[in-house]
Amino acid sequence: MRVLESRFVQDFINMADDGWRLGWHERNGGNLSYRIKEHEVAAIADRFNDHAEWHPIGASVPGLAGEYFLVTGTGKYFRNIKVDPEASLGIIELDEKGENYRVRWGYAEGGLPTSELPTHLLNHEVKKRVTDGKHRIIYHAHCTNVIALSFVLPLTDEVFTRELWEMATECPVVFPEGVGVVPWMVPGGRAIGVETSKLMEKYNAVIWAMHGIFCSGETFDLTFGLMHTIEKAAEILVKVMSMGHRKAQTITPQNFRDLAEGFHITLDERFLYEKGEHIPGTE
Ligand code: 2HA
Ligand code: ZN
Repeated sequence: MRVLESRFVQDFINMADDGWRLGWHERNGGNLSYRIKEHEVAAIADRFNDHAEWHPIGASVPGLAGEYFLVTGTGKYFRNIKVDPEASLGIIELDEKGENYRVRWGYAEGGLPTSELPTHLLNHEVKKRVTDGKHRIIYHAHCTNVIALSFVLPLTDEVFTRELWEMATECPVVFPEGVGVVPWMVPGGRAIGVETSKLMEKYNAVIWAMHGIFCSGETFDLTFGLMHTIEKAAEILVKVMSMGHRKAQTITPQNFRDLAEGFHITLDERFLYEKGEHIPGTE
């Protein structure tokens, strides 16, 4: 089977193109990875390059030993993924220790996986463990409104979660566990990956201050939908704050408790604080 004819490759390309068209991927901004299912690997294995050299991942992910991933390439533009997928994307295989990878397909003009590979794989390792293997997608985008908020809101999980929840009734239903926030850090290495993956133990979305977001999910639709919902809520908040930042009314802590009952979700009381002088999450 041709790699580009696989359903997961088509879904990956369509999701990347949706993100591009929403304006989340200027230049080479953002990256996407998918942990490929065994039967999907088997169906395309005859197309794989057998002579690729091994490269260090830059992090140790023993929980992903032997796994295959479809990953956007470093320096590649999301805009070009649909136009030239074989040059923009590649399939990598991890070794039996989860310390090295080799390129089995793609990056046709020479290339390597995204500079954020350590964060992607550290997140995949956590998510594979905490979801019993269900989560397969890690998506990083430079969503404009989320980035804008990271300049004006206190950088705590509590404040970001609560402010986003308040912007749309669906938000606590879509991400009842909340969102995590990583303060500004140098991107592209193990350190930011470790901080992000710690938060991925309990959240499916982690904001990188002044940079973007990482989302994790089971399917392309769920992962993209989560990113889209968060960015939409952030856009509403930016508009509300731009209108003088005086809310005449809002969704209250008690409204959230009622919503949780109606939708059978659990919302941590940590996010349902009374607003005042004290900034939650800073104690
Ligand atoms: O791929 O988004 O964080 C470019 C980036 C790095
Ligand atoms: Zn980025």
